[in-house]
Amino acid sequence: MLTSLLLLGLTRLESTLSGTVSLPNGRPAYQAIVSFTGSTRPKPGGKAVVDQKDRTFLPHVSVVPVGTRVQFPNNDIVFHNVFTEFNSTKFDLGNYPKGTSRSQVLTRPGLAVILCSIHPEMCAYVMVVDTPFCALTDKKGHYQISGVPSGHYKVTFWHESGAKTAFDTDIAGNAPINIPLKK
Ligand SMILES: [Cu+2]
Repeated sequence: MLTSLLLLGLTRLESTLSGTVSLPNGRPAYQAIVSFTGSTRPKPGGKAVVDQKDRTFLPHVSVVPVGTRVQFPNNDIVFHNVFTEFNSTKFDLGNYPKGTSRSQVLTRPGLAVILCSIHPEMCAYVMVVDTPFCALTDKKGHYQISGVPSGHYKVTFWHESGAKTAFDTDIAGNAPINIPLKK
């Protein structure tokens, strides 16, 4: 039993990738987006939620694979709207009241800046990536992504301050990947 489990692990050669992302000023990058895009495509039918409460989108930053349906429930006492310009595809979910929800499937990779036409202070970022291997960093700038098969990947990091970087790498093990972000 143990032998077969070990063999299974060896044949699949999946890595757990982790590391720390730091901003150009040396501080940890909180809510930076990390993604590894290789030959594995995301499974269709993913779901995510960007809530609306206290005139704020929550979470402020999220990352989803292409094909994900994002729900935008209104859990506030006022009407909200959701609109964006998304890789030349505009969508506008209209104005809707407390206790209702609207959703949108995000089908193209890229950054969707989510806005509300009623409250100009409301803003959220949804990064759409063409890979299942993506994560957000925590307050220490740390990320972890498990189950990544060996292979060649394009690695991208993005932070709402505008700091970002991208490079290619071969993954074949659990070595940490620590990235300083450049402006
Ligand atoms: Cu609003």
